[in-house]
Amino acid sequence: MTYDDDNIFARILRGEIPNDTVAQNDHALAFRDIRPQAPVHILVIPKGRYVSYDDFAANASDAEILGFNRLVAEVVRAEGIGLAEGGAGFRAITNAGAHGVQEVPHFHLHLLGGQPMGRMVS
Ligand code: D5M
Repeated sequence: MTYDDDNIFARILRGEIPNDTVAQNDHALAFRDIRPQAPVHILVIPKGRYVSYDDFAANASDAEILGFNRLVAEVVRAEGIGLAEGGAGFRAITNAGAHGVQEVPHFHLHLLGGQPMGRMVS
């Protein structure tokens, strides 16, 4: 699995392309998706070079994994969609590779909410 340093999220992390940042910490960045599919549609990405979720899960350090997940929690809380704060909930998905129809080859978690998201399977 080779990481492409020219992918669009790598360029966002280097500050070469603007983004609508929601929050960040030492290990992860959260920004609004450019093609929102729900009232809340935020992408959370690690700052490290990971192609996909399985790459991140297998190879990221404990600090990176913790930092990423804490940023997810912070964003969910700030957007008012988290169950812990009485929100109505959200969907978290990540696409990987050809069968996952992944467009950008830098691991990202989609956080979708603000409306009922519909069933994924019948
Ligand atoms: O989805 C990739 C997602 O990344 C898709 O929802 C659009 C979003 N995208 C692409 N370019 C940008 C920029 N420049 N800013 C914000 N969001 C962006 P996936 O199919 O999971 O790879």
